[in-house]
Amino acid sequence: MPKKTAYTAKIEYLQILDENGKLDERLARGTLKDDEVIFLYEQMTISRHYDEIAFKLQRSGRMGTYPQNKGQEAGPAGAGYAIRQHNPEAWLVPCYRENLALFLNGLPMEKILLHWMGDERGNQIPDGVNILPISIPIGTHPLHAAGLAWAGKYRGEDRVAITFFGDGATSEGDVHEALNFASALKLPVIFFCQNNRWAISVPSSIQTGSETFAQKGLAYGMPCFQIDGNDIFASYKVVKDAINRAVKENQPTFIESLTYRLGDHTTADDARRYRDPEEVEAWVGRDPLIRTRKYLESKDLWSESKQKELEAKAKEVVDAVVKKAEGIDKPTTDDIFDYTFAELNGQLIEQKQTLRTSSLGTHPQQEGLQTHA
Ligand SMILES: Cc1ncc(C[n+]2csc(CCOP(=O)(O)OP(=O)(O)O)c2C)c(N)n1
Ligand SMILES: [Mg+2]
Repeated sequence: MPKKTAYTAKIEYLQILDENGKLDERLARGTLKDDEVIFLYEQMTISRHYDEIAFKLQRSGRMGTYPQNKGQEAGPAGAGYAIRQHNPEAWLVPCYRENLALFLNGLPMEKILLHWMGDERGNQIPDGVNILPISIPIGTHPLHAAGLAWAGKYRGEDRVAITFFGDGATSEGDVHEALNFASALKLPVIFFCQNNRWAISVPSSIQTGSETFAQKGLAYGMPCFQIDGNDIFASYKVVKDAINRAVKENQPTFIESLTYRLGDHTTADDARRYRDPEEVEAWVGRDPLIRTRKYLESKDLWSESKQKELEAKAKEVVDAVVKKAEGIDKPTTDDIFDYTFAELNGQLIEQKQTLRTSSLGTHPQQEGLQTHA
């Protein structure tokens, strides 16, 4: 019987700026210009400082919990910048480790602090900013991205949707439903999977039996790429090309961005309990900020004094953002109850009053309140 091949595929891997800051000039053609690299380096530095301050806010009791983005700035920087430049009307549908992509597309920086301070106003996105609130339920939001892309296609708009999610999220059924939906209906969606090697304490090596996460998209018939996620050039290029395919051919794209979570999973975690320090050390050497700075220095575009100026600016920007987030009146616990039901039943009234007293020991009946039978 003659042998037939039903299907073959390959996944391209893209790295343009290596970990020593050396640029592949040929691959870099048509990507980022010098002033854009400087801009993104500045933004990554500010974002890193924001991350450090957010961590301290949590440690000093001024914020609930926070997932650091540290080490993963380049993927969202390149992707977010490609969206801003080439499809500014796009929908961004995030998880929680791509702050910079959101900032680059108009999300006021205090919003993310407010979110993690437990203030719902952090999820109130200003009109005209096409960003969905951060999604904590893992892997649920790619479906929303597919839906938004479908709506855009239906209305004849050239608007893409890009969704960010982690390696762990690919084990969720919803992600696969979104991929299938996008592929079957030919939707302009970009699936940006940040493989940071860990899903809390589960290493990506046992998250899946596949050799790559990129190939997840192959089963859904879409172009798939794996990139060095600590390289702003690669991230920018792969998303720029994906936008073109999405707009011109209504093709979804799956991108696996290889990176590393340098911090703990969140401020509630201690990654030292499950990670080898040597692994972390190796990734410190691949830090996206260090390599971008090395590149700029190699072209005489950066100096120690510019670095100092930038650090002062980062401090100034983030200080102002913290002031803004902490400067508004705190939400009351009533908010938890006020927007779900038109009328509260007795049990909920009791809970609402109990919370107001800030004392579990004070029973509302003692305050003469009517409770349910
Ligand atoms: C539906 C759902 N299940 C479980 C969790 C608990 N949880 C929070 S983060 C996380 C791991 C996510 O890993 P990954 O998708 O790789 O993203 P990363 O945190 O590494 O950026 C889990 C299981 C959740 N938030 N939502
Ligand atoms: Mg992960």
